[in-house]
Amino acid sequence: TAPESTTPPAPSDRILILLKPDAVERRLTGEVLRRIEAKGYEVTALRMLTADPRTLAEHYSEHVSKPFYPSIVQYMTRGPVIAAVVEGERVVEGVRSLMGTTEPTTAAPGTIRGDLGRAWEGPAMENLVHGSDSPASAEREIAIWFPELAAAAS
Ligand code: IDP
Repeated sequence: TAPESTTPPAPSDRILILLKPDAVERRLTGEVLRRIEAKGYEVTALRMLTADPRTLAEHYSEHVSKPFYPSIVQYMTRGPVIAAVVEGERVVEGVRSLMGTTEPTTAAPGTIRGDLGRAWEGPAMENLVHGSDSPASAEREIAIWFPELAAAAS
């Protein structure tokens, strides 16, 4: 019989997530990871660290020139973050969907930001979690936070 498919297996889908300092401070890191794991995704790398401004400038390169960028640095360096690589079928779409939209006030109920995020009070918008917005961003960000897991340059 013919093989079911002649398409080669897709490379493993992966995403870089950050549990931001507010998630650590509010003891919500387990809850956020629980939701991601309960959906069926696998955490394949995990690291707690305090982000340094250089790493953040790479990570947030698209925001560096924006007026609110200094408030992001202030927020993201005020305590440790947890960086993780999460894998699974269409995990970028899936985790972005679990996270909810950027601002917690209007993020849908049922999402991490919608259920757990607080109204925006300080200069930075605190929303508990970061997740790469595309597979290409995921690979770029994994190379920043987990250089040892960077995909081989093609
Ligand atoms: P995302 O995290 O949902 O992908 P982005 O637009 O990439 O959203 O923004 C990156 C992060 O910068 C947000 O998660 C939030 O913490 C912060 N942020 C976004 N917009 C603003 C703003 O207008 N003022 C302050 N902080 C912001």
